[in-house]
Amino acid sequence: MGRTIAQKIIAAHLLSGDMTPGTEIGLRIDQTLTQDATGTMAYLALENIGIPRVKTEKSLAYIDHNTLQCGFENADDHRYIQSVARKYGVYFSRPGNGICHQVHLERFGKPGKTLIGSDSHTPTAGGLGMLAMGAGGMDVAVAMGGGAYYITMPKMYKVNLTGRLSPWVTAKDISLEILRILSVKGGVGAIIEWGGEGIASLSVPERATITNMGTELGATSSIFPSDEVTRAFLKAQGREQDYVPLSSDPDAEYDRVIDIDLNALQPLLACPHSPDRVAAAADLSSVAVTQVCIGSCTNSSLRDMLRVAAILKGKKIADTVSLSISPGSRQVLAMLAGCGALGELIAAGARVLECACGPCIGMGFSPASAGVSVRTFNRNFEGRSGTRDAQVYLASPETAAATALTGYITDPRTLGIYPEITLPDAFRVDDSGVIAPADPAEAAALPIERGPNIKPFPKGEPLPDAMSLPISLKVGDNITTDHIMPAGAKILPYRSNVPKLAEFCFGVCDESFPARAQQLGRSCVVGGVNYGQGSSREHAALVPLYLGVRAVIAQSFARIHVANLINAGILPLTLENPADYDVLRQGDTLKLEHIHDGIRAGHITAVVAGTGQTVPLACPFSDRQISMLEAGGLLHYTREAGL
Ligand code: MIC
Ligand code: SF4
Repeated sequence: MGRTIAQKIIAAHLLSGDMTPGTEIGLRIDQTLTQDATGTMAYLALENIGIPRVKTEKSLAYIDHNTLQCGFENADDHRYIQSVARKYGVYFSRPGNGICHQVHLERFGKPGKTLIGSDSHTPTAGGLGMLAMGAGGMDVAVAMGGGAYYITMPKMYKVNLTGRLSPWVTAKDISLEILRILSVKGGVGAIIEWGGEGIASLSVPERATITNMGTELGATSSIFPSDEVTRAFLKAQGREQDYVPLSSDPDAEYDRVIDIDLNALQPLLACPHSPDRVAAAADLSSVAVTQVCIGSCTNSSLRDMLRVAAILKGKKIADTVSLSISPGSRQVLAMLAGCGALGELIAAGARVLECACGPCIGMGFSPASAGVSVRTFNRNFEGRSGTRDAQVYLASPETAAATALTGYITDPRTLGIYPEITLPDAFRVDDSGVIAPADPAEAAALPIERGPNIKPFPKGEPLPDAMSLPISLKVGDNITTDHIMPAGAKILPYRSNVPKLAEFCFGVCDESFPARAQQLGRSCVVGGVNYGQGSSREHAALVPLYLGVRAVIAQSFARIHVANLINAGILPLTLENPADYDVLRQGDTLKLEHIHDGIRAGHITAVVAGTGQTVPLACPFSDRQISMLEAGGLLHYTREAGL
């Protein structure tokens, strides 16, 4: 039987397992990336592993998330990461050089290779034909040390694009259309391959917009073939030598095939507060908007920025709108400045921010109370913008620019002729924002610079055979890691300080949670479907661990989060009978017995204290995961078992 693109890359990197869907496989990882908000944890873990130098082909540490330096904390983290990178053989992309996924696409991603990153949008590099996945920081540390990265062998989905996009309709609208079709949990357990005649007209940055938002589907990864479009992009980046062709076999089989006719698409937006609440721009024209943000790892390429500049050229944004522009990389910013487009953006009234995540992670630019913000980003979860009652819509750069001009959500097709833009045959290449690591001979003597904000992170405890766990919190469906461990400018500086971070845990759902959990000692949390969707932040496991959470019981879990829970030594247990969700109440105590036998058998029965009601729970863990849980998490396990 023929193979899909992902199956070919997996087969070439397989270290353990046999590629049967649903079973665990171990993969050799060629490249890793970290960003600063998850990077400190990843490098603390790397230090713990105790190898002198990373063993990957290329590892990069990007600084792009925590770039507001309102106190010493973020700057201390940057300095720590730079010092570890220099010592351990990691390339350091300095603040201002750009958003990790955009820079990686431009300068380092390679078709056919594997990449994991401590950021859930790492699949952006799938736009180049790379098998790229988001992971917890500890998993990235293990991969840097030369260890395997373990995933559940995914199912294979194919999306066939036919036809061609109409003027004003974009790759972002394709991303929103697939979210409309599949929902935020429709990609769980799958890798999505994009193909069909329609992909020939999509450039690599447009493909990357689509693979980037595959994360919002819960997919393990998303990938495009590596073809002449890929070659042209790599050539324009001065690295045609990195090109290899890659496509699926004609007789490859897929678990699901979805067809999208590009001719039939129209400009779309995702409505508050979920990326799959999709509606047509034309139907939202009565929504008044006070803020528009253009940028993020989804839509900050030169193509996107030039298009926005062409739309705004010679015009002024509405008086009621504040418009931010964050170019994705220094390359994009330099080229915008060089061709005059930056001047056009400024003249139209845009506020130009640095090349970083910025408003996407609530690092400044929070909307006004109950403000309506249209953003070219990938997530619009409640409170993520930094303003709890803000209404955030997600849209293409074209729709965002049209909206900035009118002050209302605007179908950009109403602007008339789609302005032409010309993309250069060669990008301006300047890698001086990436600092190479020290020579191995000098590295051993180099110091690690640790500021006072960097606290050791909590470690799990060996798994007891019986636990009595009060339910410290019960939450609903689709709980995101932004609910569990919110981000934003006020909280992100504490990403390396778990005790401080703990004060904000589950703040979006229930501000009294941290104090209650601490008072209870050990406890468990109950959730609905798709618990832990969104970001890869392992803080959403480590902080509950610090607060005494020993188990999470849910109807289903998101992929990266469940791995992070196990890495932290927290038991993720799935309700065998989803209706039992209604039986469990906050404040009840659950008795778990014979846990060791239970996790080997894949099944534990919890008993509700007082009522005696039994609740069957599934725990289909691999042998490796069982050993990890028994040891009290990945770091203990790695110490005992090696990489
Ligand atoms: C996000 O988009 O939520 C983030 C911030 O990039 C996260 C990582 C983090 O929480 O630091 C992600 O997507 O993994
Ligand atoms: Fe940064 Fe936003 Fe992309 Fe996350 S989604 S990496 S915060 S730009």
